[in-house]
Amino acid sequence: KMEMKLNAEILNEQNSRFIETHKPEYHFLAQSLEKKGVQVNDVIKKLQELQVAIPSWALGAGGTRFGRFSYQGEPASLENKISDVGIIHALTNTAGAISLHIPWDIPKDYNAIKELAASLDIKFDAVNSNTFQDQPSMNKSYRFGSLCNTDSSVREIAIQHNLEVIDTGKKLGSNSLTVWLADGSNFPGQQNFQEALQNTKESLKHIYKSMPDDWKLFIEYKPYEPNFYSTVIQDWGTSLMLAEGCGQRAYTLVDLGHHLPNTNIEQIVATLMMKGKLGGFHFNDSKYGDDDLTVGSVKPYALFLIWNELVYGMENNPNNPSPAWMIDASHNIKDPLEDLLQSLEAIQIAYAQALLVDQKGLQEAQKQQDATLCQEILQDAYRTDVRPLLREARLCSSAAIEPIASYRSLNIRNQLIKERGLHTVASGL
Ligand code: AOS
Ligand code: ZN
Ligand code: ZN
Ligand code: ZN
Repeated sequence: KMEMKLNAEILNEQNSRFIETHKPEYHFLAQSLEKKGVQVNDVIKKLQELQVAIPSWALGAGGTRFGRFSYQGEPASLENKISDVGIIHALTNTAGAISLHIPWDIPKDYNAIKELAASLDIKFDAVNSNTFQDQPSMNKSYRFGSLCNTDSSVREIAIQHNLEVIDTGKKLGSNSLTVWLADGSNFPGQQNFQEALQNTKESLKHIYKSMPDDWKLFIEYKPYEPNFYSTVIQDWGTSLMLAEGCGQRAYTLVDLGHHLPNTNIEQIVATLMMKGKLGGFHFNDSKYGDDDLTVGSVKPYALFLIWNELVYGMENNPNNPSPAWMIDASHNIKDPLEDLLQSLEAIQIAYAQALLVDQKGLQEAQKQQDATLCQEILQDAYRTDVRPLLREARLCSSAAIEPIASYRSLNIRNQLIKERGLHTVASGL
């Protein structure tokens, strides 16, 4: 049984090691920001409020098509996964939700799962359907696509699966469904583009109409992989078109890794928010493709520019609901929990920097067509070391001033190994 409880006493003791360094750093930064007109308390409050869902599949080590190196003490059950998120949330106060993948995470005992999550202050975010792997119960295959398939009986299986995912989500208190499709083709001529898109649209409409009235549908796009010639929902425009075809509660989901190199993602964010259609957001980082690396590890300035548009949209587009934030990263070599702590830190840093942007000054400089000043304003915010703000936000939420240092000094991974064993295999990927 899981005994790893991170209570206030343990975290207080941890924080006592860092508080003397933290306090003067925070006060110095807070003072200089106040002088510039920043309401520091507002920034702290916003940082405390931001909650980012952890996907169940990021808690074990991911793999590549060449192999997978498991990580010691990995979660072997849904209970284990939820308690891992509990650890991250206790340390950061930023991970108050988990995103499940069905059928990898079907609960056996719904009440027990709900109680466990509630005891750790964790909500159930969007549920994810899986029509990219055949299931043992199927007598047909997704080899040539799911919602797009030319065979209507395969489409029907995929639709029914999505309805089952909605049912599972309903029982857990989730209120959104994320659909990511592997559908596409590997060779020119293999697929009729129009027919595939038309079938996908009809299938999504069916799923959308079957959702409860208060549910949202998030439609994820991706230009390639696992299909390498074409993907049915290849870009934000296709996703938006499908979302508009479904109805008001269907939205586009942006995953940072799902763009061709150098795509201007911040502009996509701005466009979608203007239309009120940015529903979900998957954070990760990449150098080449859908690399799913730690958030902020490769292109932190791009992340800041994206957050700048997110903050602008949240302040200026009341028609856009607050996006469902999730980290969609998983990799082979780091301790998955340390990796997620780093990702959360990167998200919060970029968010805090974006909150510091002098929006009025920027608008004025834009009006004056002063490109130099526009850049100065953005980079002044970006070049601020905002980490003391994050530490203060965590301290005020009774979380850890230094999450990774505390995770290490509390020997959490070793405790997990003791409880779960060295050679566990996470369910799912
Ligand atoms: C796949 O590339 C997408 O990013 C999905 O959002 C997600 O990673 C997948 O559903 C998990 O296997
Ligand atoms: Zn994703
Ligand atoms: Zn992806
Ligand atoms: Zn990805």
